[in-house]
Amino acid sequence: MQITRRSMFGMIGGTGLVAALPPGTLSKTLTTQAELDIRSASFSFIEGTTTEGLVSTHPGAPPPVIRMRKNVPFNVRVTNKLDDYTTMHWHGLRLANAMDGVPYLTQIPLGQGDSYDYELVSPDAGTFWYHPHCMTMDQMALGLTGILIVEEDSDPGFDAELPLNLRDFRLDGKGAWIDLWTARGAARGGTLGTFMTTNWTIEPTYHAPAGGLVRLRVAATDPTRVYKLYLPEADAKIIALDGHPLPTLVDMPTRTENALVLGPGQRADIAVLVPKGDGKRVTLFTDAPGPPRILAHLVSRGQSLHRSIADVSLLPPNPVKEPNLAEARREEFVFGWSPEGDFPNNGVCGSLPYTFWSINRTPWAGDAAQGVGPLATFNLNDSVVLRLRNESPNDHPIHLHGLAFRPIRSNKRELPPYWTDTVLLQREETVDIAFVADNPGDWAFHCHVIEHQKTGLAGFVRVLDG
Ligand SMILES: [Cu+2]
Repeated sequence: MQITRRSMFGMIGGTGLVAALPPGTLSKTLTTQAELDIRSASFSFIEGTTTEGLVSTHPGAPPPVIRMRKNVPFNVRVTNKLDDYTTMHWHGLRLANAMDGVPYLTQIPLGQGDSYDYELVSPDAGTFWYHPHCMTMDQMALGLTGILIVEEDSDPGFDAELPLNLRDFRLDGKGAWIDLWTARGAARGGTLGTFMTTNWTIEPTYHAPAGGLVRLRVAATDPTRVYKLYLPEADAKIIALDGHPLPTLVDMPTRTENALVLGPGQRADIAVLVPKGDGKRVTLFTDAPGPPRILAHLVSRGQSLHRSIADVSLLPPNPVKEPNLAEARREEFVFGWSPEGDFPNNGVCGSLPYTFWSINRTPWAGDAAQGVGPLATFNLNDSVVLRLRNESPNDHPIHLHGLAFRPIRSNKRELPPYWTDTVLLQREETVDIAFVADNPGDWAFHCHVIEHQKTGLAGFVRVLDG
């Protein structure tokens, strides 16, 4: 696959057709609308076999990369063509609450044949993603996770761009599904997939311009896996994390010892200098149980463009308000185990049949629960510090919808200054996060290990309107 300036893995046409571009197709057209029909799909993960029963937005391919521009309204009409309920959530976007896609909290779930017009306007440029928030475990495990790109106002000057959607599938050796989750997994770190893919492909190879600068947009969309990324022998800089530009360029790790850790839901934008000369290879690895695993190869092609890693400059910062720590409202949330019991019925959006997790000692019935109040209520434009205390031996990627926050303190490690929507709490780690509650609405707040979210570790916070 040749990647070229402004190329993308898939695109959405302005006519409402979802079109998978042939590899290497160049598109400079940015549309302002799209239609996503959520439907059953099939795909060949293993040569000679076909996996049926996937969930995607077109029949034989992964969900497309959606591309919009900062501050320009983008309409996505989502139509449910499954015989199960769904909604769509736009992970990391600071958008209007009614567009957030959380069942009952922000909208009624879509039944079979229902459509919903999501009006997306993002004040932030960066790498985001989308996934359902109803029947989440099934539909995400079956494939419905896609990358959403919000373009900067001005061209940041890369020679090519490559979105990398990292996720596993739980298949046997013949491409047939095995149990999508297990009670054992849900009670611990989550149930890992058996097929590790990038853009639904095992160890894909992408051609890249020799001597050029490529922007990797890496999104960890797996329901469970924590990636530990490194690029051996590559000249590369991390330029953004979780959709927000870093204030300084950070060297991309070249070795497993100091790998870049991305938990479920997290993203990284990485500038890579492609080697000069034809056929030279750069390989993205992740550490995993067992030997290191290959996620993707870049192979140089063509006359060298003679770029230098010094040509990489900082991306323009997103307009996130700095919280006033001296006057901040302070709350503490404790994440831990819960006594196992019957899980409360959470309506039509699916739950797992057990409870293992809790916030402030209460197992939450999930997004779709009726009559569960907010974990905390803030006035509009309050500065807030939340102390997030992980009392368990498992990692929890804690995600807050609709707001961007700064992790400001950890009891275990140094935290660099950055903005995010998802912070990965390590075992028994306490992290303070700070933000300005400047977006009114009920915002879901949950673990992004989906089996944890669906077995108690999910709630919401309320930001009052004025
Ligand atoms: Cu968790």
